[in-house]
Amino acid sequence: MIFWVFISVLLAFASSKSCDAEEPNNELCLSLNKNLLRSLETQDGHPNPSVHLALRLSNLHNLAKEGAYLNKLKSHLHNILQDSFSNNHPGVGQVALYTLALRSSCYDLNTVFVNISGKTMTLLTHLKKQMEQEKEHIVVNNRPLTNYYKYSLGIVALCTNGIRVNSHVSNKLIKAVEDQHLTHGDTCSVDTYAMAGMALQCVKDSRFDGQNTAELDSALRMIKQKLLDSRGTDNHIGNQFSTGLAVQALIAMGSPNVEFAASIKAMRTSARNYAYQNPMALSQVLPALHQKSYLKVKNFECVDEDDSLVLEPLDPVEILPSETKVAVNVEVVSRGVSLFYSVDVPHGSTLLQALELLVAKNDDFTFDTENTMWGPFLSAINGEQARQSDRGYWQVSSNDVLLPKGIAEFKIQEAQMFTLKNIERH
Ligand code: B12
Repeated sequence: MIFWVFISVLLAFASSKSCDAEEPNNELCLSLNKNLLRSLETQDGHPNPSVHLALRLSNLHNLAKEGAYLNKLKSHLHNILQDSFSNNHPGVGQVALYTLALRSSCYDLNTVFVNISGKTMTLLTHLKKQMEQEKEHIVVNNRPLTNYYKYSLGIVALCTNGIRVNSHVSNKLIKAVEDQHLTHGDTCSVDTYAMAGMALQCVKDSRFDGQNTAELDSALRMIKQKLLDSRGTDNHIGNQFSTGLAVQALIAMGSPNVEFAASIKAMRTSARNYAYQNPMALSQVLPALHQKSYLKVKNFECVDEDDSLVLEPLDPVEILPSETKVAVNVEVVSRGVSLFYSVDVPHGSTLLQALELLVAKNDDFTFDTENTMWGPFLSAINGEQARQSDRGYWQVSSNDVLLPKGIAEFKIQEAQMFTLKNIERH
């Protein structure tokens, strides 16, 4: 909470100048860059490879802090790999993100070994094998073990590390693009199209033999069109959280500046309105504001880097809970049955705080969360689980509109009804 207040104070002082190629180090960028760096100190729990990657893609650096964080990532990698070995938590996404983060610091990935059932192999070989498993799952079940976002991230990670991506693996992504299988819940996922665009562009740029160039080009054209068609009247592509990845993809695909300049401006406006207080959100937006994509790490040499980014100490600001109460109604829907609950909460509470108050007030309401890089993911209600690794999930909406943020970030400003629906898939 205090961290977010810091950010708000910093952003309030940020200028309204643009963050474009001519002036990449202007005050807004600088302020966002510092916020992300500060998040390394204030975050609790596991290190976040996405944050490291974004810091490495920035123009300004604090090499000591980045180096210390790299060490933290390296030591935590062991736990991630343990997770990825256990069958009930396929970890291709996390392993891929770690691989990208380590590459962004020019860490030699051929020196990282993993041992699986007595066999030793490099981390990259392990990731390549995981991608083969994902591909086999698509062949049999028409969907990856995880999701197409992680599948694409896996391709980006292998490809930016100079590893040849098997054409069967990239062809499955091409096919998914053609069949419009890149979804978030039931709706089209701009974030996933963006990641798929970066993945296929990287494959195209690496010019290994065996790639079906015509199909690759056609999928890239489709992705680009999808992204451009997803630009709304406010110039965000999808929503304000997918715009960073969408702009990164357009940059990677060689789009002219005119095709994404308005979206960069839209993100700057959102940043000034404190939309990117979650370090995970900021980590996907900042590279785009610097007009760089994840594919840039492929050619990183990590020499003669800037080392001028310093953090000034900030006075913590304490926020007292509001005296005003608002009524919150919660409908829990599972297998066609609805249960209703209500509780009064201080104005400005998060949905997570409201659910905690509901548990304290109501004997027959319980819930559970899982920690993720985006924050707490609602994983169980009244003992019914729908975890990240499951096919289904607890969908959160209000008045038939999906919440754009997680339960720990969404703030309740007026009396409101929430629907928590168990979306089951088989
Ligand atoms: C795939 C995905 C999902 C899947 C995840 C499970 C699966 N089997 O694939 C499903 C459909 C369940 C999902 C649900 C939601 N999602 Co979602 N999701 C994504 C997506 C496209 C990719 C995530 C991923 O695989 N990352 C890669 C790997 C390396 O990371 P990971 O740690 O393994 O990823 C896990 C977490 O990201 C977590 N997760 C996914 N979504 C969300 C959302 C929140 C708020 C939290 C805390 C965690 C979380 O599940 C992932 C899979 O294990 C991202 C896009 C993005 N830009 O990141 C959106 C994204 C993270 N989701 C988003 C949202 C809003 C939601 C929902 C809140 C929607 C809703 N109103 O119900 C719910 C979460 C509700 C809850 N129960 O808490 C937003 C978050 C914005 C924000 N500022 O918080 C994003 C950025 C999409 C967007 N552009 O709007 N999501």
